[in-house]
Amino acid sequence: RPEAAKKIQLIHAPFWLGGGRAGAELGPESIVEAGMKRQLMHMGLELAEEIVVDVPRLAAEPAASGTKMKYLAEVKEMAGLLGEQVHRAAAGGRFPLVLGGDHSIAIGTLAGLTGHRGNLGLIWFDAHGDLNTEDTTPSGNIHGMALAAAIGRGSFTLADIPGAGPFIRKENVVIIGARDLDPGEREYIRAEGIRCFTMHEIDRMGIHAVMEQAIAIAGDGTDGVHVSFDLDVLDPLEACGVGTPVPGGLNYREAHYAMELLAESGLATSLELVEVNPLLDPSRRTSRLAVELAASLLGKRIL
Ligand code: 4U7
Ligand code: MN
Ligand code: MN
Ligand code: MN
Repeated sequence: RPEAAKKIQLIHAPFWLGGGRAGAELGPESIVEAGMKRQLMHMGLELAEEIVVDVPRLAAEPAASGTKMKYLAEVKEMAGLLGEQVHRAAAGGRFPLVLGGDHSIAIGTLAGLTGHRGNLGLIWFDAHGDLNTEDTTPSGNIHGMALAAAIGRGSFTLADIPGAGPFIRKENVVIIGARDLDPGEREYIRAEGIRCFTMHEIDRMGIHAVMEQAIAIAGDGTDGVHVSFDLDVLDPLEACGVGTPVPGGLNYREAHYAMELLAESGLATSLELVEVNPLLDPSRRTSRLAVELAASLLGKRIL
């Protein structure tokens, strides 16, 4: 085990306006109800006092603000508030474990993390690329633009969030599990050489080889690695409680094995679990999965 037992800082980001589908704001509570704290304590991990970020919760219609980006003002406010808490946790030596919320919360998480670490690597588990901009978005939903914002692509980026550090370098970004890319995203990935292991590559190479490469890319010269985990990377048969399900995703063991390899690497310095929408999953299976995957990433072993 490369790293000493860390103190975990749970941070709730109960925000849905970036996805435009109510219910994602219930994700953090649902994940905690599914046993997150019990699980981590059972593993002998120390928990700091849980933080619930007071994100904007209700909004009128998206303001006609001359932008295609829905709820931009609310996303900015959320990201500033979340970033502050994440920064404080990281600077205090705690491991930020952020519970979303739709994937736009990554803009806040990364604002805080980059404020603390100048050269962060990023592993983005997702059925989608989240690389749209105001100009390429088919929906206007900012959760589909979160990775773009993190690397400085488009008119709305990390630089718009007070306290954010430098953009994440494209060379240290890896997307894993993609299977629904929009035309503008595809073009950008090709043109910029973004490392994107689609489901096709996972079928071909296997999740083991994919993760070995991903760990090498995200860890190359970086001073930390953030794992941004969109539960829709899983097959909807495993995780139906997500806002934008796409068939043909990771199965249960592939997802766990990926987390287990990250644990072995000792590389991950923060984790977020996003897009859990309990309204779409009365069984709460998706929330339980989120707990189990966090446990695997934090070092839970079978034997
Ligand atoms: B998620 C989409 F068009 N690409 O931009 C868009 F398909 O955080 C979906 O990955 C984005 O869940 C999904 O609206 C965002 C769409
Ligand atoms: Mn996403
Ligand atoms: Mn997604
Ligand atoms: Mn789509």
